[in-house]
Amino acid sequence: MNTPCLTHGYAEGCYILPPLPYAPEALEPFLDAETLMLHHDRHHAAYVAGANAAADTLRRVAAGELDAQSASAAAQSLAFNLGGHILHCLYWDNMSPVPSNMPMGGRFGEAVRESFGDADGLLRVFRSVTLSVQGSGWGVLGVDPVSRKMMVTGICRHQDVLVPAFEPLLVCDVWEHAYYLRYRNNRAAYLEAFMSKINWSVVEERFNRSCCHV
Ligand code: MN3
Repeated sequence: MNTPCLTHGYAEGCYILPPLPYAPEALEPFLDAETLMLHHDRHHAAYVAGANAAADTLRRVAAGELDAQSASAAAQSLAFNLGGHILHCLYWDNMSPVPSNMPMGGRFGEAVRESFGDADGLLRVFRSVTLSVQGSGWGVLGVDPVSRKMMVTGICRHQDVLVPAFEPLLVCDVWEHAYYLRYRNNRAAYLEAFMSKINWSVVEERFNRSCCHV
């Protein structure tokens, strides 16, 4: 199964923080540079560090250097931190200072119509699910590998309420750190602005690499 290309988040045996694909001020006024820099340089960086630490603990358990009991906490930490690393890599790349329109031709357009009726139907479901994620989490448009249909789901934190093997195409971070400086508690206003900055070319590219492309 193909998954979105995430190899820019790993190098020489370690998870790494890839640079933002645009300047920190490039998404103004939707997202201010301060929010973007804190989010990328502090929050995302912390998940990268946490994923490396957890992976290292698991390696040391495997090598017999640490007690096997260390593995349980490390595995949970890996799920949280690696989940965060993956989701943030997807998030930066699926936004753009120069947004594109949702492509309604080809296989992508067919899949949208099959699952949601039309573009508005997709956005309606995405908005509703993302707004209703409880606490810190993510709205996700993806592909269910069983039915090979597009679906929208929500993730709590980075790894809870997760459909196994679900292939993400578009993710929206609704942790408060993603929007609180500019939007305060108004998740809905942030989400509307996010939907105007989606890089649909990237979303379609991910779809073309997913299990739907057979
Ligand atoms: Mn975040």
